Amino acid sequence: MEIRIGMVGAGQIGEDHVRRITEKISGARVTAVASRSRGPAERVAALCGARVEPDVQSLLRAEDVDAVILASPSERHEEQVLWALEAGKPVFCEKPLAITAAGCRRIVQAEVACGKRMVQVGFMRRYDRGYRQLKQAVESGTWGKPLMIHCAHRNIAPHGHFTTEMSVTQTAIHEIDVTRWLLGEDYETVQVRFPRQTANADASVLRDPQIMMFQTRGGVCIDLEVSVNCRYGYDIQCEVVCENGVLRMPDPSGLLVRAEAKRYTALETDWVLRFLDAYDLELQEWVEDLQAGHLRGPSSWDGYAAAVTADALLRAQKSGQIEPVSLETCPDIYRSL
Ligand code: ISE
Repeated sequence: MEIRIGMVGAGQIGEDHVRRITEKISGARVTAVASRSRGPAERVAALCGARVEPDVQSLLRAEDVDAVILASPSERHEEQVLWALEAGKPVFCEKPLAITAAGCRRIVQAEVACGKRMVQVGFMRRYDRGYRQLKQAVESGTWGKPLMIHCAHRNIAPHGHFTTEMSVTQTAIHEIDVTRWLLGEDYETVQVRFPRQTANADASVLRDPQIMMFQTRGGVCIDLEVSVNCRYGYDIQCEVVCENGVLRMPDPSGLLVRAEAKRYTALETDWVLRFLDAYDLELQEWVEDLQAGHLRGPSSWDGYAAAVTADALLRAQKSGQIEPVSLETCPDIYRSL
């Protein structure tokens, strides 16, 4: 069964997803596009021979839309996911699921009322080959239990206005999800430390870099360096220290160049290329799961857990203290996964 997709949003990620579905993904096509501005919607729709719908509500009502992808601005996600659930249409929502933990909770409640999983969140790192290898190695137990994880998330420079808080909500949000998934454990506490400020950022709006620390309910300690002005490349690192060995995520492979008395491999400059394969696999598996009638990817509960953890980090940035992460009880529809 071919899945007919309605795309909401015609910015960079919306356009990338439309191209990906049209050129790479099997079993799906985009039939309709809706966006705040008609011009970009028409341009993106033309890439795949889809029509433009005047708004999200009419896109959701369309008979030839089986499922929707939300690549709209973050502050619109909550209401649009809720509309999709009301319309009974599965929805893939780019991160964040909602801009507050309370908003994520409302989505969880609405989905639980549907009686089955309908929502997937775009935490694409779970589809990256390196992270998947790490998870498999941790789960094998071959090197004993995980004790610590060291992570780094470095961006060359922010796009546009960027604040101290956004280092949590836009950047660390990926590690918040992926290390929880790697370990299969929730966090108990978080803390934030500010090292010496880089001269590449104005400290009155952005403290950079930051060290964020997490402790899981099982006692694993995670440290995460977030640097959004590292200048040299887009660099994502993750190392899991186990009882009897250390597992390091491989860097994406690239050509090794020997020239000018140097030996080097180029780095990507942003996440679009670094996680290209992960984005492709994420949508391919979502389409296959829709066909099988059983979603397995990051759930709205995962979106909620990430939002609660992000809120605790925001408190920790201000208080300088260790802050608790308090999740409600996980509903059964998410447990059975
Ligand atoms: C950015 O905000 C993102 O959303 C990307 O997915 C992430 O990889 C990047 O580092 C962030 O800055």
